[in-house]
Amino acid sequence: MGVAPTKTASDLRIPSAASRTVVFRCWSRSKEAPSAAALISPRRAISVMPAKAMLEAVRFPEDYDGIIAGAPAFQFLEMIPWMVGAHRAQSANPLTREALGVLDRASIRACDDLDGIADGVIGDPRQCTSELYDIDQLACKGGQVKDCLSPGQIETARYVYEDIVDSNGVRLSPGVLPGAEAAGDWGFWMLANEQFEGQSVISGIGEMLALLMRHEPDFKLDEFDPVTDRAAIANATSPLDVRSADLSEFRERGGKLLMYQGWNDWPLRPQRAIDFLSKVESASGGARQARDFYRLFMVPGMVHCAGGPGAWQADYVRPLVAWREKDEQPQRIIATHPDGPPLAHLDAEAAAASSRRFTRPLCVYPKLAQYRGRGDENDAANFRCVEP
Ligand SMILES: [Ca+2]
Repeated sequence: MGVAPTKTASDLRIPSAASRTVVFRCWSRSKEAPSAAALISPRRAISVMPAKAMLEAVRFPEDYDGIIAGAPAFQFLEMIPWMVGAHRAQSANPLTREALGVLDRASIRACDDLDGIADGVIGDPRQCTSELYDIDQLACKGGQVKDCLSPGQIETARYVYEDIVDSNGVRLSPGVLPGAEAAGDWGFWMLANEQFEGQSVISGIGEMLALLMRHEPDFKLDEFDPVTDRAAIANATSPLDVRSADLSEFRERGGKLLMYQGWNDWPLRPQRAIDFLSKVESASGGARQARDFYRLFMVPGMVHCAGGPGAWQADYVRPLVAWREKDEQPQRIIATHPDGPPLAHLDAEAAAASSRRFTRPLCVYPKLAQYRGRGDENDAANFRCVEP
């Protein structure tokens, strides 16, 4: 999604010479992040908007030899209705900054240790089930007004966390995974936002849908049912969506695609990055064959594109170029959690006070980083990538 506080000018540099390798990266929110442009020779092009990465790979496989897709928004037919529903839930029973802090502390209490190390990051938040992290337990009791949620707030949180399933049991939208609730995304999308004249970003998504549907005079946003009316907007979102996982042309030309996705992304569902990998594997003859040209790196504790309690700063460009040009297959990419002020944490002072620099390996999915049991817990060298 193209919504973030800042982007660097270098992100937008597009060399005029014939292009071969492209980086569709997330918006950079940090001056410390490696500049992709600095690593790209004039013979290669660089662009932004990760959603385009997937459209390029599928629809225009001859354009580029290497592609990085960072947190690509490529399922608008799913995302837009879900956000319309989220806006309605939030309007009825708003989650406040304080409520997001309650959720953040509770999810970490329940699930931080599951990965074997108490570092404020939930390694694989799919393991943080509602049995372990029961938001009903957060209800205010007996006149309590602090560090708890109202029944309505619990309903709104439930909308965000839970899958949306249709009457046939088909999962229409996976829920947002637990963790990092105060780290930026939840607040940026759900709370009143100065950048949008006091409106929330999710309210703007509804307005965007109304604009997309202007060719249908009978379309009324207020009457749109996010669960049953999805087919009605499919034509409007289809130019933005990636419907096929057939990357055979891209693959046959020697193309390499590196995708990364934060586990604590709020607007996008990390589960869908994994689902897409499965489809690519099916279309390519198996997981081993797919890994020859397509690799997914999940980022624990990263919110949308950048930021969060995890180690999220990483150079994806060098590994991609080495993969494409020297056939060096990326196995693990070292990521850093920078010391200092957080990007968009709702409690920036407390987050800064407890901040420390640490590194972790990002692993080729489905492998996970696991602490070796000895050595500095802040050093990626003491973690290995293991099968779950
Ligand atoms: Ca942990």
